[in-house]
Amino acid sequence: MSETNVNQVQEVIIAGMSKTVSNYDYAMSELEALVEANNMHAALRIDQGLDKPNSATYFGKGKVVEIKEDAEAHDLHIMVINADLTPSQVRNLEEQTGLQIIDRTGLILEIFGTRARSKEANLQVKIAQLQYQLPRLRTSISNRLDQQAGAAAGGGGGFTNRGSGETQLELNRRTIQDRISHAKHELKELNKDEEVRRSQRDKAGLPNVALVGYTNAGKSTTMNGLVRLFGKGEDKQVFEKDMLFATLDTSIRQLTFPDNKQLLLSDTVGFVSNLPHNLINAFRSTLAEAANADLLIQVIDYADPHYKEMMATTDKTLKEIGVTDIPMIYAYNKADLTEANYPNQQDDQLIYAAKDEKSLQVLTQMMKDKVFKGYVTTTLLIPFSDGDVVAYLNDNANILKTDYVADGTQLEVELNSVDAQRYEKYVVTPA
Ligand SMILES: Nc1nc2c(ncn2[C@@H]2O[C@H](COP(=O)(O)OP(=O)(O)OP(=O)(O)O)[C@@H](O)[C@H]2O)c(=O)[nH]1
Ligand SMILES: [Mg+2]
Repeated sequence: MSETNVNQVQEVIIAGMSKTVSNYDYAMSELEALVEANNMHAALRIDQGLDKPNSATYFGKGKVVEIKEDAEAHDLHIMVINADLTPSQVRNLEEQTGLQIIDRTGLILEIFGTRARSKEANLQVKIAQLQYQLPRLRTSISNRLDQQAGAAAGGGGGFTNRGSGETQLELNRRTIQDRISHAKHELKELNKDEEVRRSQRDKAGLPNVALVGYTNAGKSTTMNGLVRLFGKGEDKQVFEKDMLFATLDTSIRQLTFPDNKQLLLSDTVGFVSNLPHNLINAFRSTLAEAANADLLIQVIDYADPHYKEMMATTDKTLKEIGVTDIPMIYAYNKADLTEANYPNQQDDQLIYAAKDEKSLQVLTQMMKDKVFKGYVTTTLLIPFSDGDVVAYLNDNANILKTDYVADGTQLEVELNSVDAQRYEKYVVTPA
């Protein structure tokens, strides 16, 4: 890799306070993955066992000196901390260590900034970044995010020249506040269209199923597998990749099964522990798809030794965005990388592999059992003069039996509640 390569991986220190979080080692391994997702590499890890962070510098006095020495010895210039620091802690630490400090929220915002592709995602990230920046105007990290927010506003993703401190944008509070309200306004306009589309979808009466879960669990891969089987063509594939936060936008696809039953499946942003609050707020509209779903499929990376922590993170995040009481299927993915047999279903749980067709068929049956519960099987007698109704049902319902009798077409058919009501007048009352 050449010196001038803008994608060069930046060597950094990761640091944390071991007694302030439960499951510290897991938290640090998650931080390491986040660091890598941000095109950095954790060259050195520093831990401190204080009961409580120092209010001025986060780490204790002696530790700060040690950090400075270690950083110089290893020629490292950035430290990523497994916590959210106050703006003054960041400032003090930067002054006393000479390092550039990135806290957990700052790190996640940087990753989201490089991942955002759509206009909506760009605006959402930009709002969260500006809100984060507001109380931190004088620290160097704010300049990093300034540049990012500027890049996001221009529609270009990503940032380069990390830490070179070239363009020092002199934004004052007012300007940032103006930018936030401007971005919020733009987002609201975009969301209006989305709301119209959502209400149209709701009117169509199709059940909504949402894929949720920790980032990189295989939600998009599961979606693509199902779309390949029951969707309308390969062009509808969504982006899947082995990286954190590959998906930031919600995609919705219609699935049509051989029995003509249909549902809408949505794929959305993945979760990670302690997703920054302003990010959750900014992504609320994107996450609305999950909040309005009739069924959630929680996709879990069963091959990851930390999958239980990841499930806890997902549950906690869902609660935070107000998603409670929606039935859930637990889909333990990537079984091909484990010793487990698959597909293996037990009640609402499935061990599977997203690229295995047999697995996807079982998952489909589980979804169908849940969302098509309200269907009734009934016998209709449709006069020949209402041939269009027969045509509609042939296309949109599961017809179990067709008989041509003297008065018309007699169908034994499975109907959803909307159609059952609509065609009530044709129902043949059992003798
Ligand atoms: N071996 C194996 N790999 C899988 C399976 N499912 C997904 N993957 C891989 O896991 C990685 C992440 O998959 P995605 O579908 O992008 O994950 P995601 O949950 O959508 O991730 P985000 O959008 O980042 O939240 C990709 O490299 C997939 O190829 C599986 O069943 N087996
Ligand atoms: Mg995805």
